[in-house]
Amino acid sequence: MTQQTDKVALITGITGQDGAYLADFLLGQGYIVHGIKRRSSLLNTERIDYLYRDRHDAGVRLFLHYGDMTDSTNLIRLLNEIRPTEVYNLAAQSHVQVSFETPEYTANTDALGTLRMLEAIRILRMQDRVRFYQASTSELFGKVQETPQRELTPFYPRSPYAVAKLYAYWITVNYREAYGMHASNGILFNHESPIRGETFVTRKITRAVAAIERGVQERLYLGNLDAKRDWGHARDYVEGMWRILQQEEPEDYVLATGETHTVREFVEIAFRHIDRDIEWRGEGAEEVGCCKRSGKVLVALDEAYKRPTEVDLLLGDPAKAITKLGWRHRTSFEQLVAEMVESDRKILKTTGARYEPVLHAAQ
Ligand code: NDP
Ligand code: GDR
Repeated sequence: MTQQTDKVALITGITGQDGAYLADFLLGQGYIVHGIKRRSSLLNTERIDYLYRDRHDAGVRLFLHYGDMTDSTNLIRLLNEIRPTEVYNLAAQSHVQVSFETPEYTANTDALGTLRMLEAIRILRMQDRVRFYQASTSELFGKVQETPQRELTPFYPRSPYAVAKLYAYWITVNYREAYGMHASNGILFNHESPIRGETFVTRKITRAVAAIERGVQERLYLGNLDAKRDWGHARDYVEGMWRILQQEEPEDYVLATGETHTVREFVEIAFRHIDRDIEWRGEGAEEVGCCKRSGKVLVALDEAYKRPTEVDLLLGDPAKAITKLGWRHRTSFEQLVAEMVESDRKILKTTGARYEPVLHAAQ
């Protein structure tokens, strides 16, 4: 493998939302990028196919390898072959609701997977040359202890996902302190985009808005409308990840917008884009969102989408990232919603009747 640059990144979770944006960003910065993808029965590289070129072409700088965070031998072999200068550990079972259904698998991938990667670096004696980024999350804050949440806010995880990520956070800190590794946590608040997974609430909403407009879906079913999230754009956040690894000293940083909105507001703004103003009627489990003009019910509640323990309010304080990294979000909440709705409208135009609403899965 010929490598003409000393900037070699390894991204776990490259096929996910953030992996795709990060790969694009790092290629733009002149990196050679290696990514780990899982074997699946359907193709799972859709988000990065536009970046991929045949490995026999001249000047190829993106390479994909089969692997899994549950397979230490695979991680050790890949690290040894690739010899990266930066590792971005983004791979995770990242769905909070799903983690209540698959808690052991989530812990294995998200918690132990992080340990396996750190230990692989240590086993290969690469701890002095590799910089390590851990995809930590605002879910660590969970039950509100302090608002806005910052690097020193106490953690109180509220799901198997968040508990697994808590382990990953601390094992990253521990390898930094014990072995002097350049290992840092990015504590990222929710970030979305047109390529967000379809079962996260934002994308579920924007897909439904586009489908309702075209008449291929009648109604959108949701869980907790009052949950508040600090939503930014994934494109902005991956630059923050990179900036964290460019610092002389490894440290942990909150990346957030400093603004919070309810799921309900997201719904209202998204529907406004297709010229439907939503009016809320009824109470409790009977509450519905109606089109003001036609009176038609467009949004209804379904208990299946509620979580056994919820995170009610997330609002981040990005002051440290602004001061030390020179990072701040660029995309406003309204721009984010607009971009996602417009993208789903475009996709619906081409897929038309083949569109499948997210109705069946409890997510
Ligand atoms: P996605 O769910 O879109 O992507 C997750 C990636 O991890 C996918 O590439 C997935 O592969 C891969 N993956 C899952 N399990 C394994 C495994 N066992 N072995 C190897 N790869 C695996 O998540 P995002 O891109 O949104 O998030 C990236 C990271 O950041 C995650 O760790 C997430 O927990 C964390 N995070 C995300 C935030 C957000 O708002 N997006 C906020 C804070 C943290 P496949 O494509 O095959 O499923
Ligand atoms: P979250 O994202 O749990 O914050 O985790 P998600 O979009 O799944 O939920 C956000 C909020 O919306 C409420 N909600 C619904 N959620 C889903 N998925 N489906 C619904 O129908 C629905 N109705 C209401 C949820 O209860 C919740 O309050 C995301 C993931 O990317 C994590 O990996 C990451 O760590 C955190 O963001 C920060």
